[in-house]
Amino acid sequence: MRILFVSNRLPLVIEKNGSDWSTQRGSGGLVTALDPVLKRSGGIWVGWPGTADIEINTLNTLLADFSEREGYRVAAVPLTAEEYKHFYEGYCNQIVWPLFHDLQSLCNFQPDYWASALKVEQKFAEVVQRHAQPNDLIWVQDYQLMGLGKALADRGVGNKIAFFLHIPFPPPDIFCKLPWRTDVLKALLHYEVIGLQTMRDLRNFSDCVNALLPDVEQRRTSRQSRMMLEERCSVAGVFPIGIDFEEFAGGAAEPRVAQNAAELRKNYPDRQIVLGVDRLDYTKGVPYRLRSFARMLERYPDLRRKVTLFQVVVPSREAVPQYQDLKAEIEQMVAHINGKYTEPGWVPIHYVFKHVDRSELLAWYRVADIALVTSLKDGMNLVAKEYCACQLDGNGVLVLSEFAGASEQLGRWAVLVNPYDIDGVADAIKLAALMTPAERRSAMEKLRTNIREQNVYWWLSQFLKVCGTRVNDAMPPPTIGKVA
Ligand code: ADQ
Repeated sequence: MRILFVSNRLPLVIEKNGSDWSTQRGSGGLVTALDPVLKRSGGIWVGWPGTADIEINTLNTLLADFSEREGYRVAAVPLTAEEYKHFYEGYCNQIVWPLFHDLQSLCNFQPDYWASALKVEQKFAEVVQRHAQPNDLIWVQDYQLMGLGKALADRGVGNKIAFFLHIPFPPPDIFCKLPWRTDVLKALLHYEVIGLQTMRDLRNFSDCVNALLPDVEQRRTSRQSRMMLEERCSVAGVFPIGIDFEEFAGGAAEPRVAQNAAELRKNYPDRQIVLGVDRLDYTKGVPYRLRSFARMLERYPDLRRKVTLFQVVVPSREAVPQYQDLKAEIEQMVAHINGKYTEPGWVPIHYVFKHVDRSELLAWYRVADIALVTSLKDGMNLVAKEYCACQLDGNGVLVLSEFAGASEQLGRWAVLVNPYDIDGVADAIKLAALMTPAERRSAMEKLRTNIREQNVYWWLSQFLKVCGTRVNDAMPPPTIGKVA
């Protein structure tokens, strides 16, 4: 079975240097995981190319070159600048994103955004239909395209169509705020398989279906719910996404990264490095984290000079006003805390706002004594997993939000926190800083074993099994066993 993979963005970045255009492969666990499946099955990836400013013939040539180089086809869904603004910046990032992260007060329920989402779904459906062959599995990714399954069914596309939601699914009292709640829920039930990250998300989804679509008959187990409506049947299930553990651990062991890490360590002698790495996003809870860090310095003066917070923020969605405000808020807070606590030879917070390159990121993961992952809500949070994979010496401590999806898998061996509890997080940082090497190693070994076993290939194989597709021979099998 060939896979026709659909996501909002294609797995590539288009760049312009002078008058020349070029493409680069996108990065991230999803691209790495799907790459071998697509290559082996002669698959195809459909999505928006990431720019509206390119002439169609140039785009087609670029995509053809990319396909040849990568070994699988890509097909573009061109969106106008206005569609991008209303659909992606509006419907996706000012409605669904905040609502699904329980932040309904940040939503802007503009009716035009919904109209645009329906239009864009039709555009995606048209391109998918054009490229789908009868036996393809059509696999749609994430919250931007929840309605695509229905748009395809309406056009008579009879393929098996599956969906995976990377972000959380909210409980009924929050989901019901969505003006188009019944349409969205009904549309989702056009997918035969609906993948969710955690049991919490499955419970919420199932409760929303119960509340809003009482005619749907549900048969539930802890990790799956079979939902029947009229002639259709959907299976909603829990499939926590993983990372390519070996790639991160191997990358962290590379000489360049090791040298980078050693240099960083030299700059912070006798000091614990506390690391935060986040996309610029209000769901990641950076202002709360900074407040907690300051509170820790205030309550436990003995720890001053002994810890330094290194906070990396990766630029993201800067066209959305809330993201600009967030950036300004973080910068003010960092300046304020540093102004208050800096002493000769010690600055409490080092703040970086940029795309750090991969080897630098891995060096930080490798060298950090404590990672702070304190999202207010998160589908999974891959940073938590990447940090542990890069902890080759096993000395690090993971401080993890109980509202990140990763807490369902990793919570037993992390220091779990409520990110809204400023005193609680301050105490957790202190607890982590004072943990003995034996305690640290024991917890980190269990974290790494779990992340290594339930890696991105395991995720893929679990999902495809429910879709009735065999995992491709070309894929590395899930690795089971003790972490070296
Ligand atoms: P995101 O919200 O983007 O993903 P996350 O899971 O934390 O969040 O992944 C961030 C990714 O960005 C990581 O893979 C990380 O390596 C990368 N990254 C972070 N800092 C970087 C930097 N400075 N430079 C370069 N790369 C950097 C959504 C959901 C999550 C869910 C994922 C996957 O919101 O909850 O875990 O999808 O399903």
